[in-house]
Amino acid sequence: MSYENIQVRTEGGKVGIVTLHRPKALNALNDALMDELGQALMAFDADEAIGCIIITGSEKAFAAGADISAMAKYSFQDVYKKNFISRNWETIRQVRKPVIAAVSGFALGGGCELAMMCDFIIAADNAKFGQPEIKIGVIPGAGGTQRLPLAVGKSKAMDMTLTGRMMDAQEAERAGLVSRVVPVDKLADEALGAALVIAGYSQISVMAAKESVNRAFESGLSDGLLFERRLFHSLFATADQKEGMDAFLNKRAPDFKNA
Ligand code: CO8
Repeated sequence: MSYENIQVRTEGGKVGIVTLHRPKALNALNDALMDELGQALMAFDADEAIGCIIITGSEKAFAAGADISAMAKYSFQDVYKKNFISRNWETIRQVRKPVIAAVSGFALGGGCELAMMCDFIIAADNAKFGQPEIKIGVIPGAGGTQRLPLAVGKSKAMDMTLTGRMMDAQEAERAGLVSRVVPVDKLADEALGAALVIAGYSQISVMAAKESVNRAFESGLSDGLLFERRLFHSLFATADQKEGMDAFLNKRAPDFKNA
């Protein structure tokens, strides 16, 4: 299978690695990339030899968010009718084998949400996490308002979501968002080492452990995600969403009218 927006390989015959690869847009997550990611994840999940999967990006960016140039054109009608995100953003939730996010550089907006959809996050010391959607007139739409408070608590989640500020790797580790921080040049080896350990165990007990931890973590999440998605959709009816995204694309400060 050949892909245009991701690169896929295996290590040691039992770890599947997906590298997000849209370097010119800091791995901004467009529909084509998310389709490919979903296909690659499902293929690894179905491959009996693979015991663990890693999703990673470049040194500069894991992913700088959903693709603003695509979203800028959408209306409320567009996003509501398509149920924007649920189709190809939720494939990762169907994967039964463990998925590790190996994050270097920016993990912002949908990029931070994608990392949080993984089972755990290993961060490079240059990683920066954030939910800056507020700056472009919307809110997180792929689970950020639900998973971030579960990961870091209400206060930090509110701070991040309302100010749009970034959290560095050290703060993310203290807050419990990431499981380990390593020097950027050691990230790939650290993630691979963890993945090989996991892939060395019984796939059945590994899947059961994952399923069981998720059970504790996810109760009530479906309602929260649907609630969040509908709010996210409704913001595409506002002038401020158009203004925020247009301002970003034209490299100017937004002039929000509260409308
Ligand atoms: N979408 C589209 N293009 C992007 C994005 C993005 N999210 N982020 C960066 N790019 C592009 C830039 O436009 C630029 O393109 P060009 O070279 O053609 O001008 C290129 O990537 C490089 O970016 P910068 O020049 O801005 O690089 P800097 O190093 O100066 O800055 C930043 C890096 C800080 C990461 C900056 O690019 C930035 O702030 N990016 C936007 C971050 C953001 O707002 N993310 C949230 C997006 S909204 C979102 O994710 C909602 C999720 C909802 C659920 C998902 C639904 C599908």
